[in-house]
Amino acid sequence: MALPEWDGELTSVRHDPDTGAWFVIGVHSTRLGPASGGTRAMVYDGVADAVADARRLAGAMTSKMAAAGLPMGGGKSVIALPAPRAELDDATWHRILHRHAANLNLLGGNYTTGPDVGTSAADMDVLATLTPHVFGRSAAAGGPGSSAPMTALGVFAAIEVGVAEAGLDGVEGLRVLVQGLGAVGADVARLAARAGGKLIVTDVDPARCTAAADELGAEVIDTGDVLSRACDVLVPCATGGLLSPATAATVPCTVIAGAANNLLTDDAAAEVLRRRGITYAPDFVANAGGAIHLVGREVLGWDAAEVTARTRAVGDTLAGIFADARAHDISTVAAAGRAAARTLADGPRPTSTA
Ligand code: NAD
Ligand code: PPY
Repeated sequence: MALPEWDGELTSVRHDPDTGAWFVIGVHSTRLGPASGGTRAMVYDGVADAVADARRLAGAMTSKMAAAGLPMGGGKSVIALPAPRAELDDATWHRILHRHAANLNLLGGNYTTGPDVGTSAADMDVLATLTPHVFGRSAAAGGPGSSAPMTALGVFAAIEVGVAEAGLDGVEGLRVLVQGLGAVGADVARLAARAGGKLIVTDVDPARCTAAADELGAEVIDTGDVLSRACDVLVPCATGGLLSPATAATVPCTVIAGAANNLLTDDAAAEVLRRRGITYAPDFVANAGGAIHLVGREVLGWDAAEVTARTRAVGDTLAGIFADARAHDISTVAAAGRAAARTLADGPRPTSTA
């Protein structure tokens, strides 16, 4: 397979003939510390797609760690499954986790994994019996538990700062459209409803929509309407790639702040949003709460209160990025990127562990 050029440090690709799964680990950068980022398990169109996804997600983790001031590098694992996760029997899934753990061990701690789409704290518990290079075990197994609540808290802080940047007077009364009501999206919807937002929701799983309608009085829309339904705040919490230059040119909202990694297909989409006056909270800044939780609890020894305070500070980081973007007439992604680049250029710095 001919691989395109990449600015990362290492890509490991392995195949398991017994299950048909492919395992890709992208180590983008160890400049600030050992690389880290979750394991994404899903079906891909082919191994080239899996490699491209792992590399792009790993690059986003480098920016995320730098922007959040965490002493870690960026990496990501992708497991290209032979069939959707729900269709795999327990024996096959366990074999897959065993192969993944063996690959993690080969990297010897230069990369530590954690949960992502398609994997959970329960899967991290299994991996942790096979390798030490795992964050995000369940609380029952002695870990810090799910990162989703902190990710949601950080996204909500991003929404609040984005709303202020757009000149709106708080979340109360605003139409908040949440795409994806999984672990993060459902929590963000609750926080927005509590702040008085008028919830509009969508998910490919109708049961999740019904639950949000019952609990929060949310209006449910079709998944296909997410880019055409007018709202004040768009909160993408499903998968990436929602906004291309073409869709950014028409999306009818004022603020965009969500959890989905790699929400934009490319930086040109951010420039389109800037020219339209849409306030965009860069994904790798807005969704850093999960990384702050995992690295804070498992590397830096922070307690829950410290993790919460640092996650709320995502709002302060974003306010600085918005101000820089405004002052220099650049997109918020360009402003966040150059802040992360400065941190990376400075290199590792001593970190406080309390
Ligand atoms: P999840 O799998 O629990 O939830 C995703 C939800 O999106 C599911 O309910 C799914 O049915 C829905 N969905 C998928 N495709 C959709 C579509 N086309 N339209 C509408 N709904 C759709 O995942 P999560 O943990 O909530 O993470 C959400 C996003 O945030 C992911 O992109 C993830 O990479 C990112 N993220 C998560 C964390 C974390 O701590 N969990 C941290 C950083 C970033
Ligand atoms: C993410 O935040 O996108 C993740 O992949 C979760 C994560 C964060 C830090 C370490 C391991 C996993």
